[in-house]
Amino acid sequence: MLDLQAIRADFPALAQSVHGRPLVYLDSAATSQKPRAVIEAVARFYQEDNANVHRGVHELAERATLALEGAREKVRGFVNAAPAAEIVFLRGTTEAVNLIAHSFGRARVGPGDEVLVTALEHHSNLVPWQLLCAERGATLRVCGIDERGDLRLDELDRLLGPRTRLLAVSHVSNALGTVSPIKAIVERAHARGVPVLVDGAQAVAHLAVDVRELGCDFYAFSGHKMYGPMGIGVLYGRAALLEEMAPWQSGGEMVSEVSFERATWQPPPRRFEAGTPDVAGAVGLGAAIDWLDRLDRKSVLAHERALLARGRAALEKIAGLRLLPGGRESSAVLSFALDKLHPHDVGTVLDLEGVAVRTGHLCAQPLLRLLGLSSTVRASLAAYNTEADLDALVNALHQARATLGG
Ligand code: 7TS
Repeated sequence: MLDLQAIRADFPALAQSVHGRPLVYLDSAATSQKPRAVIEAVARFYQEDNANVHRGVHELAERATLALEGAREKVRGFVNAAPAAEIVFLRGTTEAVNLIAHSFGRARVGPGDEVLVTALEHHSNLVPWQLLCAERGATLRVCGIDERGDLRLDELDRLLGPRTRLLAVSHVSNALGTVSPIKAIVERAHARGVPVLVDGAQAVAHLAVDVRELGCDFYAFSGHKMYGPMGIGVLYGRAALLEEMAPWQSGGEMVSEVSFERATWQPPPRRFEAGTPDVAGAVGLGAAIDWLDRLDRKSVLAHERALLARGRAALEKIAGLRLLPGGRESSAVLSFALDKLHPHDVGTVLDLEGVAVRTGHLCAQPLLRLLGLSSTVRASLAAYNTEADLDALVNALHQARATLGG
């Protein structure tokens, strides 16, 4: 059993009131709150160990380098990569996808080729592929979803063709919560020689991710959605692929030998980490992993699943509320629209009740359009949410209906 009170006590930001009401934070899919251990690890780095990495001979530089590489090792274990060199520190999922598009994509995608994405993608795993395809004279293909919000795997099979150079697919949809069967998808893609990039931004805080078990070639995620700091993220890449990839950004740290005419590159991961890295962010991410590891992750998942089921059941009872589908297996997201009410207005009333949710297109405009909507209200869950949070959401929705009419 989870000690929810102890978990909540780890998060200073949760113990506040907004608009005179206790904060009910239901926007963790946008960014999770941070446990004290993460906040303190970042502060401790700046207070005690702050120095630039990989270049100094002094004590602090040594400590900072060890801190960065120690965090890399923690991330390696967290996703069960083989060597730590497969872990590249970047700003977040967005930067990781852009790195793959610019480096791997430019080398592999040419005129007449195809890149395959899905209808569930966040803009950050869609727009970089639109740009790449436009630049290379390639075609972007999109695998659709069924009425339950699941990917159409038969369609995926049809779209994986001889010209497909990459499949880019999210593990968990940020708008619907659909968990896609990544292992089966990777098997289908690999059977046709197609490498797979997984956008794990919405998965890592909830599901145990094992990149070797999934078999994917790349896996991207952001620290700030898994209780870590903003500004730090991770790209896992299979060593053989990272080694063949050219740098995307260049400058200090990523070079080996430089003359006025040319330069040679460091091996991965440093080849992809030009400039001073976010060492404090990496340390904070390591602390977030330690924090998660101290919990029983199976219990956390069971708790989040129970809340999700309870939330779905409660929302379904509200007259005039359309709950969006969340797939056969669903994670931590409740997206809905209220008849005749604009999601922004609903969100504003909820905020006055202390309930923080996300409203809008959720950076998944094409998906919402497919569902006949331009925006939605999204409540999203994390380990620290409670049944009382869901009750507060439901009460605030009744308040919204009473205030806004419709
Ligand atoms: N991919 C998915 C599936 C996401 O949910 C997000 C952010 C990103 C990529 C981008 O991550 P970033 O850390 O690089 O910004 N999603 C959301 C969201 O749903 N609400 O705010 C941000």
